[in-house]
Amino acid sequence: HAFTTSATMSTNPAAQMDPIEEAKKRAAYKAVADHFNSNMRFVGIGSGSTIVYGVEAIKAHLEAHPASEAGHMIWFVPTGWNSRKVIEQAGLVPIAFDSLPADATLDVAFDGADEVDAEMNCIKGGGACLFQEKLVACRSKKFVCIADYRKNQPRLLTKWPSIPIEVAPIAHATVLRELKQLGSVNPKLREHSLAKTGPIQTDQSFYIIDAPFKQLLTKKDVQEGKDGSGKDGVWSVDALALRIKEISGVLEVGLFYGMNGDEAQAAGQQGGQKPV
Ligand code: ABF
Repeated sequence: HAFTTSATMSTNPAAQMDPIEEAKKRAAYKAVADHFNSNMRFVGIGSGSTIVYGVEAIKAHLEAHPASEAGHMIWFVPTGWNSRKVIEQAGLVPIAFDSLPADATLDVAFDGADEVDAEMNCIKGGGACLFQEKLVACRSKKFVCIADYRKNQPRLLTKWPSIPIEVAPIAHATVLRELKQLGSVNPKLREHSLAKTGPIQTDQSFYIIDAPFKQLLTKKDVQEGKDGSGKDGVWSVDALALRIKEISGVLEVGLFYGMNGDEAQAAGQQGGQKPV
């Protein structure tokens, strides 16, 4: 689906662009202009439809400033099957995460998000790739989240309804039970709709649970005295992420925190602002 968007754009440049697509594209081009250069060696490429524009911007940059002129090549690290296809179809060279040289650190990782709060914490995993996205982000010197104006909210779980959690299939029922004990109202196993039946499987053949919680408190909220320890189901981002990770059977939780910089904000709020 993500690739179709790009193909449609490039084969029909004269068509007027949907305002949301335009915002995604603007955010992506700004993020790449600010945080990518041809001297880089390893670059993470996330998942979703926004990152397709990021790859398009990287490709355009490399056409104008080839890495080979700097005497080397750039390896692009995908966060899943679709991400790898986007890299390949742009004519860039992928390298699997587990083929990276042991001492390699990524220069930067670009990725989208489902929602981003005032402190640049993100909900990710709407597209079911959160585990590999976190692996790649954590191995990067810098994580640049590309988010258009729709995704920016003061707190997480303002508009996006739930936290995606990747779980081992055998443990899904027990994880659902524990999430309810933490205050999640009606957490659900993500299932295929219509044509296909059964749980959606990730690239690891794991399942995804979508767990709704009350709006998550930021660090600032906690510094100002609000209680984010889970009392009455009210959590701060980091406290809830750590608590969910403790549940046996959880591979990863779609809360990214403490890894973004001011740069991410520039890419999100200025780059992808609402068209006027
Ligand atoms: C990835 O793709 C995910 O973590 C997030 O769930 C989703 C965002 O997709 P889009 O860019 O299509 O909104 O980044």
